[in-house]
Amino acid sequence: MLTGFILIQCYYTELQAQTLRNCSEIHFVNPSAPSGVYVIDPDGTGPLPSMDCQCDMTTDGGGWTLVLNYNHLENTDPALTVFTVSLPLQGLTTLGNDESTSIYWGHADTALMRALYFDEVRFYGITAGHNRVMNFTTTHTGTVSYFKTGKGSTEGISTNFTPLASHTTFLPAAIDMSITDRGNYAMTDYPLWTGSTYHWYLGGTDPACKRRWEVDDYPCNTPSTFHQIWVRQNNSLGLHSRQLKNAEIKLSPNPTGESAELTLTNIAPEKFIKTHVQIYNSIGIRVYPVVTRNSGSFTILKGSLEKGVYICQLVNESGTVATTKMIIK
Ligand SMILES: [Ca+2]
Repeated sequence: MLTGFILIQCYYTELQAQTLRNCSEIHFVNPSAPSGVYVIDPDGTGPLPSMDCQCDMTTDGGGWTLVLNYNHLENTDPALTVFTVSLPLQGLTTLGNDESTSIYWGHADTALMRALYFDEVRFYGITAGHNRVMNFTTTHTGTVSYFKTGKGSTEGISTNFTPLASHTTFLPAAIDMSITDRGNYAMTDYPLWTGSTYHWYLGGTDPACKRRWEVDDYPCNTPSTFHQIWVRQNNSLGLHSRQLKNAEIKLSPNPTGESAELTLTNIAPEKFIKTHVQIYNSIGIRVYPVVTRNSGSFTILKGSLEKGVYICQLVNESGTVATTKMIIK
């Protein structure tokens, strides 16, 4: 005799067989995956190749993909590197190193940024010029859009950011100016700027102060600096639609009498809206009990269904998301 609930958790293994798109997907599929270098394919079946990337799986919950990394030695002024089909990795994280001729020197262009499908940005910066540390996250939509397109600006980020524990810089809160439309240099050319006081700037093209390597300062010289920008596809804002296949489905009570509630977790609200329920009997013929959509769940009414075992499928436009048995007593 069956008693109690039957809980079936459906994790589809096919996702693991694919090359994931960014560190957020890797973290989502395997929350215990450590920080390090992973292979990703940012645009899936699109033309971009698979590439190595640096994942931070611990800071603020993890899932961060490195898109800008410059460890710069004092009194040097090497050119920046814009990556189009690869990403910078992380080399040394201390000050006083010249990584300008290595795979650790560069940042992603706007097309690659768009392919990474992120909605959150993290700035990290330190300098030999002072002891303040920049370390904050933001979901400011203007900044996300600016870094993906090179058009627009970061205006509004100064009141829309979350400082992490070590954050001590005046930027971004002190911003009083914004610069627009810097294209592939949106992340390096004053995305954070308090006029003549605190800057985030990398490179040396400014006529008033030719060699700028700035983290929350305006030194007009070239101290050793370390700049990083990371991006994340924030779980709370919804992972890519493929991640729907990791949805967890639960039917209760099960066995059920007159009605049962089908609930889902690991699914963003905007993804849930695109799903519906299909029910089949034990010989594979579709049946049509009354199914009502609630906020985050479905209610299934037994109606005229006879006793027996049924299959509940949650489906969307790309196919079956999750499946569970339903037993009607
Ligand atoms: Ca691809």
